[in-house]
Amino acid sequence: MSEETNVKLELDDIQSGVLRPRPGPYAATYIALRIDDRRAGRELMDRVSTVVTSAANPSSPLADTWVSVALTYCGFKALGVPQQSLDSFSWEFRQGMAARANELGDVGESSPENWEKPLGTSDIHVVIVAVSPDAERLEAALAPARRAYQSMNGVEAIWRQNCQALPDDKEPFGFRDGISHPAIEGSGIPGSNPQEQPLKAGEFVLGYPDEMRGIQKTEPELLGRNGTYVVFRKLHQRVADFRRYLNANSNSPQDEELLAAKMMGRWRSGAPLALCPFHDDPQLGADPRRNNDFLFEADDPAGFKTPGGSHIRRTNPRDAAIAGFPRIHRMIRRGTAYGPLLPDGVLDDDGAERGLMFAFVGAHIGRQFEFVQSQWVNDGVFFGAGDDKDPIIGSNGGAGNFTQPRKPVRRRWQGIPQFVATRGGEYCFMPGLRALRWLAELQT
Ligand code: N7H
Repeated sequence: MSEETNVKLELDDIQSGVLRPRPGPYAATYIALRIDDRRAGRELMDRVSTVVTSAANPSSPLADTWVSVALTYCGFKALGVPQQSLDSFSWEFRQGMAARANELGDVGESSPENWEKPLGTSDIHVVIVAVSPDAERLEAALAPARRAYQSMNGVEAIWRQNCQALPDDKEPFGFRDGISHPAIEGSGIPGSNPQEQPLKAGEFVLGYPDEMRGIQKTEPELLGRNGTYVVFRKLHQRVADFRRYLNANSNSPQDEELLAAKMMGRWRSGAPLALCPFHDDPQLGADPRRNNDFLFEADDPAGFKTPGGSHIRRTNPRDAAIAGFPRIHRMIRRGTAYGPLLPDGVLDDDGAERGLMFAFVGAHIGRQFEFVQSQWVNDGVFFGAGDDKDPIIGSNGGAGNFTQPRKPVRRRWQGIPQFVATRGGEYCFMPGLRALRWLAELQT
């Protein structure tokens, strides 16, 4: 056995929300808190450390229900974490998401001055996330967390977002979501693509070797060990605009579905174009043993099946020949949908807020989340498509282009509107359970 396969993650110290795929269906809640008094903040850390579930015991009946807690850089400061420790966290985390707006494509309507307050401000210190298979169990899991902060002076809940699964685990545009997940060495939790070698644990959790043979450590080491960075983004989806674009650029409902699938790389059922390029196969889409079992390069180097510009091939080129090494840009995603469903067939915007609370989990905000968002989503140079952006989530601003490789000539789609707008977000750190207690015991 190689040194790598001997890596054992300290699951009893890692928060459950880090490694475990979210249940489907699900109910979820995000609560943001501000710490006005550092002693109260430390007391909060003490209380939540007893509420947060660890990633151990995957077979427990509570395995699908978890409460996680994460802190922003401002949150660490509000607790009085010493400067030397603060400086040992990644540069991007210390900057915060709002300061990284240009790099992330958060411009125009998506720019921080237009974000939903208090997102992106220095008021957000702690984010509590609860996820469960249904609203009843969610409430039961949340009750102790609420008791932990509601009775306290000096800590205040200032923002909340509820999320609720849409039918068939679809997201607001109508695609099945939550399919593709990386396997992580030593986690015991399988990935969804049997053809992808498990990634080194250090890609997702601090304190273990990563794909570059580095080990990220903080000062003191205990503070970062078994913790991870989490990026939350509230992303509004313009479902009516998406439907109208498909409708206006197709001659039949079949054409419309094919164009949607080419943009995503999967049919709305989840069935991948890589395995069924000409027609949908809902059974394949719903089958977790088959719906992510594919690579790109050998079978489809030019993208005749799955275009290089499609959302899933951009965000995970797998083995496709591109500039760079895809394995160092992987991520765990925990998207949950918010807002009402836009009824089938409706092409006019009803003014409702709906979209995805996107959550990234990984040990490297810079080379994982920011790289994918800036180089792969909002640029096309890496696979030879100039400045074309992701047709579904890119900051296209009404002037997006998308190329569909086709014989005898490619098809070029133009004037793509911006279907997704950022409503706000935060860079957070989700500490291990021992680190939460270390924070509770700070004496500064
Ligand atoms: Fe994406 N969508 O629902 O339309 N995404 N995504 N994403 N995304 C994926 O594989 C979506 C966003 C990735 O391994 C699927 O689970 C929407 C951001 C990655 O094959 C669907 C939004 C970033 C993958 C969506 C959104 C990513 C992926 C296919 C915003 C990173 C896995 C289902 C509102 C910066 C690729 C699945 C792989 C898949 C949707 C955002 C990344 C349906 C609506 C911001 C890495």
